[in-house]
Amino acid sequence: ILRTHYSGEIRPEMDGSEVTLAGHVHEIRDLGGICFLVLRDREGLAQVTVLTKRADRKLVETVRGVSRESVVLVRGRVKAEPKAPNGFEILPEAVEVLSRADSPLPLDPTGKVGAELDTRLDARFLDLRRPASMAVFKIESAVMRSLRNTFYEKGFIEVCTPKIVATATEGGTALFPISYFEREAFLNQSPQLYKQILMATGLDRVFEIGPIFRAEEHDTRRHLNEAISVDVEVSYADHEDVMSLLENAVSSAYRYVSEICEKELQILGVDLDIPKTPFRRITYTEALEMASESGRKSMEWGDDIDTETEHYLGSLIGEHYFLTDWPSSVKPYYTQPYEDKPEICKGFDLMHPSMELASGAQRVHDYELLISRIKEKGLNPESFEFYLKPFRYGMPPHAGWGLGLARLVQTMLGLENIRDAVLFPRDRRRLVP
Ligand code: ATP
Ligand code: AMO
Repeated sequence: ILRTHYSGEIRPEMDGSEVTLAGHVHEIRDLGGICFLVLRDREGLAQVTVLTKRADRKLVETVRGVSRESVVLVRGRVKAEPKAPNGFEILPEAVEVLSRADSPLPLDPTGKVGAELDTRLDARFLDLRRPASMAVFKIESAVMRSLRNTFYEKGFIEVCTPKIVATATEGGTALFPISYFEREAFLNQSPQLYKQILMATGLDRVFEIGPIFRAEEHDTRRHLNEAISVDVEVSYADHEDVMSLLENAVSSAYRYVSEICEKELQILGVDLDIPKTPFRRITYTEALEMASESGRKSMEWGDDIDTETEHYLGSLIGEHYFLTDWPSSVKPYYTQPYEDKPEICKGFDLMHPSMELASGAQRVHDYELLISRIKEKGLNPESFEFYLKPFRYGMPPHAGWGLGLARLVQTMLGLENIRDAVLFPRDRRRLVP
């Protein structure tokens, strides 16, 4: 490793010690007798100060000649300096340019010149040099770490299921077909069928954090064509059990981020409110009543809750909540109907006031019931043979959910567009970078 320290690790108390920093040239300010090179690395900025009359002539030439955003290695001494940002500067002994940046730059990473989302995504490698862009992904990493911690603490096993598959899962959203040697195949839209099959193995409680692919044509602020889904499946559990797992996982992720990402939250200007558990539970029927009381357009029992109503409920409730007890007709075939009232089912959605974050359910584990539910949805059980077989040889009752990672981060940080929470988003118009 070439560097000894990140900028953020240097303190004025280190006055006199020799360090080597490496990073991009954030800024050059040449005032004649004194020249400042501000170096940026992942953890912050460091001011490198060159007294041009006294310093080595070659070093002065190098600093004056380097272009913004070039990659440099700076070896020098720390000097406590109250006038410098963060109270220190580096007096360089050697400055080496490791990689020169062309100019003009396609994007200004200092953020002084604003840019549209599309321009930023086109030059994402430069955009991510902006502390505010990078902060989102440091936080996303903390979110994944917290979720994994929660799962491991609760005895889950992490699994990886195939993304190249032969059939649809949800029977609703469109699939991306791919050519697979002589056969047709698809990119998987959810690990649903595989995580359920794993319940027949005795693995008992599994989770996966992996990509899902959906050929949805719409262009919204919360839909992507490739998204990361956080999926769990738990044997001998019902919908209540996994709702409680979900609210705890979400609340813990907020708490963890608030503890370890203070700097990043500050950069983004976000003041995190940790959602209190348990989250409110609102049944589908109650939600319909709340919506109709408002005198807005009324919905029929059995309709899916539309985006407009979702937003209205969100503004009324103002915090995370669960929508439960959906009509069986609205939820996928694998959702368990209530035994005493089969027209409603044990499916649920986790809602943030601004959008849906997760869906889940207790699943049908009875083979015959599953076959009839598949037929009721107008699907052909024969195309689900590989999925159905395990249900004939000992399938425990089970429940689970899928949570959209980018939506969790988007809503946590109040990001306008889901694309801001994805390094290289895929949508109808965007396939590169
Ligand atoms: P599901 O879990 O039902 O597949 P989802 O998780 O993909 O949904 P949701 O936020 O629940 O995402 O999106 C479904 C809702 O989004 C539907 O109510 C639909 O009416 C609405 N919707 C879909 N496309 C658009 C669009 N282009 N503009 C506004 N709303 C849309
Ligand atoms: P669902 O289809 O509701 O449920 O997906 C679960 C969650 O994944 C996220 N998500 C998306 N995020 C961004 N762009 C998309 N196009 C997109 N599609 C889905 C959302 C959503 O709430 N098999 C069930 C889960 C289960 O029951 O375990 C499923 O896939 O946050």
